[in-house]
Order: sequence, then structure tokens, then C-alpha cells
Amino acid sequence: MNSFTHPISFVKEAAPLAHMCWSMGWNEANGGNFSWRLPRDEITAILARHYPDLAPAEPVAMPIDAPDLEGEIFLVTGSGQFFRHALEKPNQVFGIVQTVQGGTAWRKLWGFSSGAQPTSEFATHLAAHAIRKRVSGGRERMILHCHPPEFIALSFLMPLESRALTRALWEKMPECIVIFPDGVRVVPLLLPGTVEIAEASAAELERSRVISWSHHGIFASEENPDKIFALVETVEKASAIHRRVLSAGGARQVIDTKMLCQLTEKFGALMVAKPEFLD
Ligand code: 2HA
Ligand code: ZN
Repeated sequence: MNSFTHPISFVKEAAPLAHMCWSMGWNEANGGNFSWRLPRDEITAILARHYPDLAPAEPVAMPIDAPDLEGEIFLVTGSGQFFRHALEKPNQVFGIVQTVQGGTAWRKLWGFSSGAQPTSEFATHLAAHAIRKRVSGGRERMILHCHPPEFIALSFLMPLESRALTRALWEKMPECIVIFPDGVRVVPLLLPGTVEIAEASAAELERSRVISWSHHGIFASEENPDKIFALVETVEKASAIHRRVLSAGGARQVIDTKMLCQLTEKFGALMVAKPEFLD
């Protein structure tokens, strides 16, 4: 049972998620990052109630403009922080920041007690939030980047191609096409923490919630902690099965297109999008 508590309800939910990601082996050391676009009125009221003396810090310029996110407030992991420490030191691992000055800067509202800044991937997170907020009609609020080993292994074994990777995963477990009908989109190996990786990811995020950063990790968008964990967990499970099948010499049969179409028909109401790689 989780007995962790925190005056900020969003930290109360995010810290156990981060710790669980570490225990799954997805976020070693300072690897990976997380951000959550918070409901503005609710977080403003919580901060006013529990931290009445806190004043917003000076704005810091961002390497990317996010005009569509002007004024939005994010709970975000700090650069250099360990997911393993999330329960023990939540006020250090996490911070709450607001985008200001037309989405060209951020300012700290709470947290980062050791002086950290938002994750080195914050520019990509913001680009992703802007796109996924629009594409999902505001439903998606959370971005998780982590390093799940089976998923990463596939980027050494398979073509770096969205269709091939998506089909390989869909064909290994019936749940996959239901849970990620929008597929997994592949971004080539790019330097982490750059505007280049943000722009390459943004293009793919127009069509999918799940991105493969080749030879590096996964980048995913969803609504809440349960849904984002379930999404990454399912992709990683299917990746593990596929990697075992490859290690054993390859598949003799798979879940075929006919069955994938039947799954789509039966579970269409649960799917966030119409599957694209079904032909
Ligand atoms: O260390 O994972 O992508 C943080 C990262 C960079
Ligand atoms: Zn990473």
C-alpha cells in the first residue's frame, strides 16, 4: 500500500509514479524526465493555501517558443534529479513552473529545493504538450520519458521505421493495438536535450502518443499517472516478447492482420485513434 503523502495532490500522485518507474528499471540515475500540465485554478489554490509566502521567481528564457502554452503551469522533474529519490525528496526532485512572456520563458513557482532547473528535455516536453493538448482536445496532460531496456534493445535489432516497429509490437499481444492504436513513431538517434530532437519528435507527435528515441528511450503522452504507466508498461512488455522471439530465431507465426482488424472492430470504442498500419 502506498502511504506517501504530500500537501500538493499532484506531487502525491507523481512521486509514487516516478519511484515505480525507477523500480521497473526504466529510470536509472538521473535518466528520464516527467512533466504534468496541471489544472491552473486548482494548483493556484493549492499553492496559495499551503505555501502562502512563496513568490514566483524571475523568468528564465527557453530555447523554444510555446505560445499555445502561455500561462500554463507544469509539475516537472528537475535536471540531474533521480527518480529513485522521488518519495524521499519530492521537493527537490520536482518543481512547479509556469510558462510566461508569451511562452518564451518559464518561472519557478515551487520546489527544486536544491536549485535544479526543469529537465534538460523541457523544450521537447513543451513542444509535445502543445501538440498533444491540441490533438487530444485537452485530454492528455502528462509526458514521461524513460529508458525501458527491452524497447531500447529493439532499436539495435530492427529497422528504424515506425511501421515495422508498430507492427512487430501489435503482432505480439492482442492488447497492443487497443492500447496504442496510434502506433509507435520512430525518431532517429539525435543529441538529447536539443531543439533538434524537440522538432523531430514534434513532427511524429502529431500522429502518435508514443515516440521511440532510437538507441535512447521512449517518450510518451497521456492523461494521468495510471494511463501513462499502463502505456509504457504495455509497450515494454510487447518489446520483451518480440526481443525473445528474435533471440529464439524469429517468429513462426504472429497475430495476423485479420485478427488485428477484428480487434479494432471489437474494441474500437476504447481506442484513442484509428489504427494506421493495418494494410
Ligand atoms: O538524463 O534521460 O534524455 C535525462 C535524460 C535525457
Ligand atoms: Zn533520456
